[in-house]
Parts: sequence; C-alpha cells; structure tokens
Amino acid sequence: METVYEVKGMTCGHCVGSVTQEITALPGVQNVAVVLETGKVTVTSETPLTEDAVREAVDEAGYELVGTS
Ligand code: 9UX
Repeated sequence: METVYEVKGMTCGHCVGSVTQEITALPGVQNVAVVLETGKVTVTSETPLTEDAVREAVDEAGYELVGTS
C-alpha cells in the first residue's frame, strides 16, 4: 500500500536523506520517495503504518509531520 505524507522543514538533500532513512527503518516499509519541493513523502509498505509511527520517525529525523493525504 502507498500513503502520501506531508513533512514540514526539509530544505536540502541531507534533510531528504534523514527522513528517508528514518522512515525506511520502520517495519514493513518497502520504499520511501521524497519530493523536496513539495514536502510530499510517498511511503510504500507491506502493511499499514500508524500515523504515530511515521510521525515519530519524522520527528527523529528532526522534521515535522503535518499531514497525510
Ligand atoms: Mo537540510 Mo541541513 O538541512 O542543517 S538544510 S540537513
């Protein structure tokens, strides 16, 4: 399944790398695709992720999850 999240605060390639790394570490995640310009993060996972888990991962990277779509 695929879910699109919106993350606030990413401004460079390293930001993208940090967010990608943290979310990739969550169980069941198969792919993470970040579009820096929009802050949209598309996560593909085998099983549904809780928004809390994703929020924690984003927070761990130093950014803020502002929503899902
Ligand atoms: Mo992207 Mo940096 O930051 O401090 S602007 S990692």
